[in-house]
Amino acid sequence: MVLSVNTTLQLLRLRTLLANLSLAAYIIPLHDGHQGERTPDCNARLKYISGFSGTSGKALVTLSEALFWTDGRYFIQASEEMDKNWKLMKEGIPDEISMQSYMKTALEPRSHIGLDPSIFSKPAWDDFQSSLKNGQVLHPTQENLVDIVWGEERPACSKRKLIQIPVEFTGKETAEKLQEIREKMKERRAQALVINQLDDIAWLLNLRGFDISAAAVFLSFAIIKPNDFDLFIDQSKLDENILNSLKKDGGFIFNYEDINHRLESLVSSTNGTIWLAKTCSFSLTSIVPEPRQLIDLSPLVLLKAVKNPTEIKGYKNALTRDSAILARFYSWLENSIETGENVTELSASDYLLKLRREHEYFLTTSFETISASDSSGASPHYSPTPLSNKPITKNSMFLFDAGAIYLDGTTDITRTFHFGTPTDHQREAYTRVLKGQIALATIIFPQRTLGYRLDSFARMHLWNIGLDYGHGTGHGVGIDVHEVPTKISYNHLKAPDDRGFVENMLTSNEPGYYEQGSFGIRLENIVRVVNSTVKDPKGNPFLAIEDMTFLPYQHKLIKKELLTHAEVEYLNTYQEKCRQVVGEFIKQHYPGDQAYQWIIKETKSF
Ligand SMILES: *[C@@H]1O[C@H](CO)[C@@H](O)[C@H](O)[C@H]1NC(C)=O
Ligand SMILES: *[C@@H]1O[C@H](CO)[C@@H](O)[C@H](O)[C@H]1NC(C)=O
Ligand SMILES: *[C@@H]1O[C@H](CO)[C@@H](O)[C@H](O)[C@H]1NC(C)=O
Ligand SMILES: [Mn+2]
Repeated sequence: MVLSVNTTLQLLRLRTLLANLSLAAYIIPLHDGHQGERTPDCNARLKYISGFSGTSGKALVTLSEALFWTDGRYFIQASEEMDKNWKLMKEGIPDEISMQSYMKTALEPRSHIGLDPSIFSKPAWDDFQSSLKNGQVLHPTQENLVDIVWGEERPACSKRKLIQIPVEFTGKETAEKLQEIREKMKERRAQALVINQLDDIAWLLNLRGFDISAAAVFLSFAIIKPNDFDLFIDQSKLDENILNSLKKDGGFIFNYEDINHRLESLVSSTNGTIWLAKTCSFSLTSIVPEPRQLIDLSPLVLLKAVKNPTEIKGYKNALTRDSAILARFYSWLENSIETGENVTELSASDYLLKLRREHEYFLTTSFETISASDSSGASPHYSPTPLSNKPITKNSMFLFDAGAIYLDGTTDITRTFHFGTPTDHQREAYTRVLKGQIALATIIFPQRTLGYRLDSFARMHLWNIGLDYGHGTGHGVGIDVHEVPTKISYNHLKAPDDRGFVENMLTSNEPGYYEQGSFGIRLENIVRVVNSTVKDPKGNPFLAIEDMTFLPYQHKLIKKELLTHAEVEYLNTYQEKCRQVVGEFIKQHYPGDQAYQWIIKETKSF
């Protein structure tokens, strides 16, 4: 159980502001004008006002009600974290009432609905406005009303210094990346490009920051022009070396808050087209006169999704290292459970963090570790808290999904183990999840195939016995562990900017199966898109998947009789790679570690 936060006072103060401004309601999104999945604590307005700490949701506070919308991954968490003041509105269920339809029907005609124009993207704003009825209008507030309520209690934003990533890890200098971006700008006849996605900026500048927990980005905006660029950031985060590099590449540094002002002067001193990333806020976009606006996907999104040879090498190294660390973790865990030590979800995830921190390339975890024993595993996004913490015992089915950001790459690896005797049903479900993962790992597909078209391949073996899972099968991986624009999801609307797979994109391959109140299974590898040997009639190669993560599967959870000959062969080859790649790494870097024996034991051929 999680203790909910009492939000009575916050809501009272917010409603007083609404009444003073003659607003019927206020919309509070999760993001903070950079449209990522997570925000720094200083901008976590939704969490402050509602208590909800997940990565998907939005709220509407009216004079009499406080409503919160989220999707199926978070129904349980939201109902636990929010107090009685809040009403949970479920997205993605058959009789769903969307926020738009709620506003249309529950609010008076001609109502003014407040929102902060500096955090809503222009497309989101237009979508809201066009859904209103009977003279209802959106009303941009000068200041964020939640910030006014928050007042002195609002935490200060991080001041942690940025670090520079050398070209031996990024494979490309900023100057070269700028050149590629400027080519794209020329193609679209854009005189300037405004970007607000934090991983875009970190990628371009070969910098990493620590403003958001379990992420390596920093609060900033950038405007790229034909001969120079402007960076908007808290300047105290930049040391002398970084300042010099930025200047060398043609960078001018401004305070984070100066973005609007600077864009205004750019608009008045020039007369050409200004490309605004479609994630830019309504207020930024509004500065540019409409005939001069080009609102579209940031070109950096597609450039950074295709990894260069140095990055591929870095990701391979990071995934080998992290697989070795996870092998050390699992051999420790198995041994601890065997010898009767008290291991819990939290102590296990702490132990992994300790092992990772020993490595000099480790920067931070890439998301909150999902350490889930038995029924905890049934919530795909569960992460333990002191109140929910469960023991991991000789009878446990244990789902562990953990990722790290290293200097040379980001990881995200999931395995499920049973430390006692699994039931036949658990073994069948595990085997079918594995068969789905193998199906995706061995698929041959045309260039530019959209991710959603691959999703069903990973589900078919579960579907054959009437089972399924409620999340996507794969996401892009980059500085952000969930990198846009590719997504292997059953819902194509979840990846509106997917332009299809090309060589050297990375994706996760992570089917699962969940049984409420009982257990969860997920198996996740990071894989790379490569040319296959199959060619189309014109001689152009179709694509294939190459595994980059080599961590054993658990033999006792696999029902060999459900596997085809080809699947057995795939597994034997995969296990050989586990021994060669990760086993050898352990021998070399952690000589004498029992993890080597663990790998050998877990990779007996079928
Ligand atoms: C736009 O600016 C350029 C140079 O800055 C100038 O040559 C051109 O005449 C201007 N065009 C208009 C329509 O003002
Ligand atoms: C494990 O915890 C139990 C109760 O929570 C306690 O009785 C036992 O002594 C502990 N064992 C060890 C090895 O710490
Ligand atoms: C993959 O195929 C494309 C298109 O034919 C080609 O340009 C590229 O060089 C190939 N990659 C490799 C590693 O051979
Ligand atoms: Mn993942």
